[in-house]
Amino acid sequence: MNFCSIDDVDDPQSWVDEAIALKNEIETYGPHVYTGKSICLLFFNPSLRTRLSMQKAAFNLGIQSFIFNLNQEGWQLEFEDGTVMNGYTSEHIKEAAGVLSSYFDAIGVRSFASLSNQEDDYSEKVFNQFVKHCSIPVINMESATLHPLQSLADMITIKEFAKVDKPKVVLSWAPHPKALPQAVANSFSQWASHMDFDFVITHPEGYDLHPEFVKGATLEYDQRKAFEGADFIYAKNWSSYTDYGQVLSQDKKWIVDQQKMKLTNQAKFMHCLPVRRNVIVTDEVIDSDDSIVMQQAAHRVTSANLVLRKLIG
Ligand code: AN0
Ligand code: CP
Repeated sequence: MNFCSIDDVDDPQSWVDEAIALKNEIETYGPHVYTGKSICLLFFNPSLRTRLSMQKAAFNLGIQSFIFNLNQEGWQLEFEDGTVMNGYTSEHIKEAAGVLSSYFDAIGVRSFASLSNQEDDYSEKVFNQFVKHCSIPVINMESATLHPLQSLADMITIKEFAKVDKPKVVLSWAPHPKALPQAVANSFSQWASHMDFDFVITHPEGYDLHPEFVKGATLEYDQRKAFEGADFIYAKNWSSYTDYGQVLSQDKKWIVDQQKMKLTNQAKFMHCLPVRRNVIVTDEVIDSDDSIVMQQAAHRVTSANLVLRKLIG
């Protein structure tokens, strides 16, 4: 079994409940004794939460974790078949994946979108080669198009804070100076569509996500209208999918501020972090009592616990 996307999850709503139960169990009984199992956490990109929540979850379950920052510390990997490797790549993914599979019981991989080649990114060229060539379970720690560990944590957080059975959940694009992947937004949309939410996405024109990920969502180009009556505001920037990887707008009007939050049903504010203050969201909102970004980040451990237990128990 792998954890690449929501397609690996039989019943997303029951995973949310199981994750909360497991968190409570660990809080009550403490971490598990060492199981003799181990996991490699392989990063092509920076991370605070993913890296440390996975290590903490491994600790909770008695699993030893090994960090590998491949870009800084490893050999440059080759992903093409049949290449004459006389350039700058030193090791083929086939050998690397085979070796890692012989050392560990599972592997987590973080490989962001290039944002320069849509076809490579949306076919998950890098991540899928790990899936193909590893003989152990592979966990998505944010691939080119998806970030399911984040989304599971987001669903757990919404479940914890929802005051009504069918909350209105709004994913709002927000400005950012640099081009960011669509992965968090794609993945959040997929998971949100599997929950009992009134799910609305708002973004400027030109920022439509890949249609496959937004089935079941309502699109509202008017951000203020989208915010009306919302129970949760989930802010995130992403670069354009259609004009691939481009920053089409840095319109400051899309920032999440207190004025817009007043249109909501005293909505909780969410963001996956890291967040640029006073660009994505004002200090006033992120520092308010309605901001649950800390609880959301804490649930990265809750979601990682469950995924590790499901995959290597
Ligand atoms: C990354 C992104 O937007 O995909 C990681 C978020 C978890 N964010 C940044 O690079 C700022
Ligand atoms: N939210 C998230 O995945 O954060 P990191 O990039 O710090 O892991």
